[in-house]
Amino acid sequence: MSNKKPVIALTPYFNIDQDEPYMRPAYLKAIRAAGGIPVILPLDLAESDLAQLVDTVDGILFTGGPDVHPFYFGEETQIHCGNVCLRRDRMELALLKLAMDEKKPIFGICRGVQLLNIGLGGDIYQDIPSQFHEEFPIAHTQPFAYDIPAHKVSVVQGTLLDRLTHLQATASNTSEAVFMLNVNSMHHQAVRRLAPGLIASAYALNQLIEAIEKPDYPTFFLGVQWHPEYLWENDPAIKQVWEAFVGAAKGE
Ligand SMILES: [Mn+2]
Repeated sequence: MSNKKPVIALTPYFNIDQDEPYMRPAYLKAIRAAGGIPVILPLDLAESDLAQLVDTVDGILFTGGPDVHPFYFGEETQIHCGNVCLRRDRMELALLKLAMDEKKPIFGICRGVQLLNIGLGGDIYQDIPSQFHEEFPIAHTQPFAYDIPAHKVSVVQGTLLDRLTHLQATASNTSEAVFMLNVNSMHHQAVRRLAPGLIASAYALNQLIEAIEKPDYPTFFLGVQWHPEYLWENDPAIKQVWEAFVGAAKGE
């Protein structure tokens, strides 16, 4: 096996007002710590150029960011939908197809999990507070720092996420039938109808989907609604997810 580190391509954040791409360092740090080399992708590439880039990298991380335009999942814009970045929508939906054609390991975070589901034909709640009614509204937009978990998710047994996280935490969870992860939460949208071929692998306690995966995907395909780039340093189960993604990119 090659000693080369796997290269992980990240989709860029984009400041619409200033017309500037940017990146949150926590993603880069998490990839480096898991043994990968992060590179930030440009927007506005011709699809053939994007295909060439996809060919040269070992894994793709779909990062957080603004709302995906509702037309991409066949809806009008709901009154509480947030701002969108059409340049990211176009680039990321094209990137998803190319990455899947090449069977590249794929990891989606926050906007990323929504993008994966929309790209494969599912849809989302455009705004949880106004569309998802519950007795005890969980704070999916947490009032404190990103490295502090805000709510729990139950992990579905037998899933990739379960295999990755459960072993790491058995010491403190041996008696629990359902394994829980403590996660942070910075989203006002969420996966609603799953795309064909996808399954939910974690739920918030109010049954909102918090993680998805594609069981028939040959390498690695996982999307999480929380922000693991702020949690891995204190949670070995979350760290294991990063290492599995980067490991898959290395061909392990
Ligand atoms: Mn949440």
